[in-house]
This record gives sequence, structure tokens and C-alpha cells, in this order.
Amino acid sequence: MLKQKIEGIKSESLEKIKKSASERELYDIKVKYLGRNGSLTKILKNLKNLSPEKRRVAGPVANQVRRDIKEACQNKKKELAEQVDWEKEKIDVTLPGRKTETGHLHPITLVQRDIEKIFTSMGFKIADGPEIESDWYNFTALNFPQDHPARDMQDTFWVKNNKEKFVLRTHTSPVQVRFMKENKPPLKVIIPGRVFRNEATDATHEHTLHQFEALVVGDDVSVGHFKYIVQEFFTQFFSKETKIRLRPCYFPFTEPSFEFDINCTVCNGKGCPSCKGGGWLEIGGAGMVSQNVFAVAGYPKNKYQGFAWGFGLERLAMMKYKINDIRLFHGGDLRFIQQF
Ligand code: FA5
Repeated sequence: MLKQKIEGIKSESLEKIKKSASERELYDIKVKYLGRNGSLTKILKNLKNLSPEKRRVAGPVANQVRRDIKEACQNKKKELAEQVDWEKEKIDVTLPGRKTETGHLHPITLVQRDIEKIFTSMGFKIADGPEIESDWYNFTALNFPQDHPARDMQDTFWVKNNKEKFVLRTHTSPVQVRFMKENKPPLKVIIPGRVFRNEATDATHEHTLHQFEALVVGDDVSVGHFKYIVQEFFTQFFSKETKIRLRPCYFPFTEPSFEFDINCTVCNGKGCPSCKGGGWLEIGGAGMVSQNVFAVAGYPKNKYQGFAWGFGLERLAMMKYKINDIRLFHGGDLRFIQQF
């Protein structure tokens, strides 16, 4: 019986060895029969428990089969090695290594850093605020009355919350109030950051964009200061004199308010998709800070004056790098990104 079992192991294992097509397969076969828990190993370990007669018959057979399996494995290994196409397998260790791609800064980050450099050189601080903002900071503190149609000016992503109303901030202006609550005039600060609007996208509109807010407050800050600083900023940012245009506008938190355009640098004012054919691109809103906003921040009414603006970073980047579609910035197309 045992002898037959051993013979069965022999024919089965040799057949498998013959058919094996790789060293790995061969190794697995060897382990199956001759490994620590292999089927032949178990029989060999059990020989000592057999009667002397049975051991005399089974012992030599089992040992011979073990030798046969080992030998068959060695021969097959040689055979497989001879089949390897060494020409194909050859490795040229002198070849230069593959270059790993290193990342680089996104154009929006580059523009943000440029802006920060210009303003810090003019003595401005840089501040930050939350992207998920309370309805109070985003609207109420900025003089948007409850249910006033002005709240519709910026289509809003509302965040579900039962206690307090939160929004994905629609502009960087709420940080004006946050900053003023913590700091007393005179102050000069810029606030770059990401904002969100629930709107259909086109060549100049995105749902997720960046703005940078500027806020200057002091005893006698005027529109003249505003114009000077803005002109200085654009000259440094574009490294050339840039034509700017102010149009009267309405924002609840500034009085008077204006909309701010620059001459399109993509077409030099002739009209193209980047400026929707008009030759000018709206860059931001601006104005003299409303006394109501000062009051919310805890400043005494009519003591200070100040100006503020909120400019679109993507639109500035479009003008700087002559990009004709805002959607390219966050579209994830490497052919675009790798140009910077
Ligand atoms: C505001 O967001 C005001 N907070 C600006 C402001 C600040 C006014 C301080 C007064 C004082 P407005 O909605 O116009 O304003 O947006 C300002 C700028 O952000 C726009 O001129 C434009 O450059 C950019 N912007 C706004 N919406 C989009 C959009 N969907 N895609 C790309 N850029 C946008």
C-alpha cells in the first residue's frame, strides 16, 4: 500500500516537473513534495513508526523517489536556463537612468507669489481666512441685509448645517472684517485665497477661483492713494505701464464703489475671447470701505477711512501669460501646466 502511494507520488511529481515552464513553478513543485510539509517528507518522517519489515520495503523506495525528484528538478532547471534568450535578457548597466518628473509651481501659485512680493515690498501684511465661511461674515457683516437682492449678486454654494448658515465663501471680502476685528488702524493688508461661485463656466468664469483682497485703513486714506497703489502694482506686475479703467458700480460694503478693468494684454485691446471682444477685462471690484463695516469691526464711526478691492487671480494670470480660456487653469491638461 505504502509502496504504491510512494510510486504514485513519483509519477505525479515527475509529470509535473516535466510540464513546468518556469523556475518559480519548479520551486513550488519541489516544496509540494519535498518541503517541510511535503507529501514525501511526511512519509519519510513516519518511517520510524513502521514495523521493521515494512520499513525495509518502504525506506529504500521512498529515499530513491526523493533522489529522483531532486534530480528531475535539477535537470529541468538546467533545461529552462538553456531556453532563456540571454540576448533579450541582457541589461546594459551603463545606460543613463530614467529621469523622474519633478513637479513645479502652478501658474496661479506663481502669480500669487508675485503679488505677495510686490505688496510686501510696499509694507503690506498678508492674511488668511476660512474657505467655509459663516453667512454672517460672508454677507451680513459686509452690509448685505437679510433677503436683500444684493445677496443674489454672487451665486452661492450653501453648506448644510442646522444651527448656523455656512457657505463656501464667495469672495475674500469677509476676511476684511475678520482682520479688522483683530487689528487696529493704520493697516495695510492683502488676503489671497480660493473662493467659490455656483455659476456656469465660460472662457472668463470658473466655479472655483482665486481672489486677492486688499485693505488699507487709516486716518486720511483717499481714492488717490488707491489709484496710486493700484497703478504701482500693475506696473510692477506686468513690468510695463498698463491702462486701467474704473467704472461706477455697487457693492454693499463700499461707498463709492467701482468696477476695475485693465486693457486686454492678449489682444492689446483689439477684442478677443479673453476679453469677450471688448478690449477690456474686468479684474475686480473696489471702493471706499463703508462706515457700517468699520462699525461691525468695532471701529468708531467716521473716525477712519479706507479702501478695499478684490481682484481675480485667474484673470490676472490670463493677462500676464496671455491665456485665452480660464478653464485651462484647473482642467488638469498637462500640456498646459507644463508650459510654466
Ligand atoms: C467681489 O467679489 C467683491 N468682493 C470685490 C470687492 C472687494 C469690492 C472689496 C469692493 C471692495 P466681484 O463679484 O465683482 O466682486 O468679483 C471680483 C473679481 O473676481 C472679478 O472682477 C473677477 O476678476 C473675479 N471673479 C468673480 N467671479 C469670477 C468667476 N466666476 N470666474 C473668474 N473670476 C471671477
